[in-house]
Amino acid sequence: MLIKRKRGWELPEQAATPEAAFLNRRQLAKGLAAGSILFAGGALFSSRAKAAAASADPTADLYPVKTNDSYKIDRALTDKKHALTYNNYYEFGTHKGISQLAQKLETRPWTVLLDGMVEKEQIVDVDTLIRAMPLEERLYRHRCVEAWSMTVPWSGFPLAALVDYAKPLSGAKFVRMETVVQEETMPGLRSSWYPWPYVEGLTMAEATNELTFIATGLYGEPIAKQNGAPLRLVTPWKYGFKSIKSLVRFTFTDQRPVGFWEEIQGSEYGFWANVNPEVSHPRWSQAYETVLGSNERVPTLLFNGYGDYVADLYKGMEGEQLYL
Ligand SMILES: Nc1nc2c(c(=O)[nH]1)N[C@H]1C(S)=C(S)[C@@H](COP(=O)(O)O)O[C@H]1N2
Ligand SMILES: [Mo]
Repeated sequence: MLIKRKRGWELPEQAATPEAAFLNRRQLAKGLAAGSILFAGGALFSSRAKAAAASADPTADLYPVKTNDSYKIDRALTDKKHALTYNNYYEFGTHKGISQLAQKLETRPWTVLLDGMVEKEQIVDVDTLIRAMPLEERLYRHRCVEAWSMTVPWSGFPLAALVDYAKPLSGAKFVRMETVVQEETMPGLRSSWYPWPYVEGLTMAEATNELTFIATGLYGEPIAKQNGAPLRLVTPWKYGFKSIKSLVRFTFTDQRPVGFWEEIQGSEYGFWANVNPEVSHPRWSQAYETVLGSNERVPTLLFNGYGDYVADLYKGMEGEQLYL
């Protein structure tokens, strides 16, 4: 018999409400129920299947990569099994238990389009790109707008290196990023009320900040599909919805991109989305976060603790909604 036990990080509804709750609460309730069943399945996801997936990855030989020790962390690393089975990836469903379903994602062949305001548009094979980039491992915190957090070792490269590779024109002010659209593998795309594809954007200053990272690996292996294989943005000072998965396109532009969540509900999920415990989400407080895989609730920090790296980016922008 399957006995449903509440895990510590499964928050009571009033403590945190998933991003899309306002859309359809009934659908959400169904999703959560399904998620808890799938979660059990996800934990059983066999190591053999994982090994097979890893050996199929043409970049697997690159891992583990050398850790960059400048990015110190004062928290315990999240258990790999939690980071790989408690996910947000709406293309596969609106609940957290999509890790098995996401194995259908076809990550090879995979090309990345670099276009817009660039010297010359390029289409790059992802393996060529990954091998051309300076790979390193960084331990970063991740704070979801739903008030849960994790601390994980990403492998990858600074987005700044990809910006150099793309050779943007001087007039480019933003990078717009797009997730793959795979109708055959992504059941969530059938929910046509969502503004697919998932899009996110950064200013050029944010994109080239040293913290801004493109993850190609996680826990010393190629990044798992559910975590956004083969390329996934990581901006640790912003709420997690900015960290767009499975990237196929980087467009340099002088127009501020409208993100997936901003388009759905701009009053709740803005362009900037910087973490700030003092600015509540319209429907819940952001003061604390529950640490994934534990019962711990810890205070949330301004810029998720990364103010030394990024606070200067927002000087003189007090009129902007920087924290939503
Ligand atoms: N394409 C895409 N990227 C996405 C999402 C998504 O639904 N689709 N969810 C975002 C949200 S809300 C979070 S918190 C993180 C979750 O990443 P994880 O599953 O690796 O923890 O991915 C972000 N990137
Ligand atoms: Mo999130």
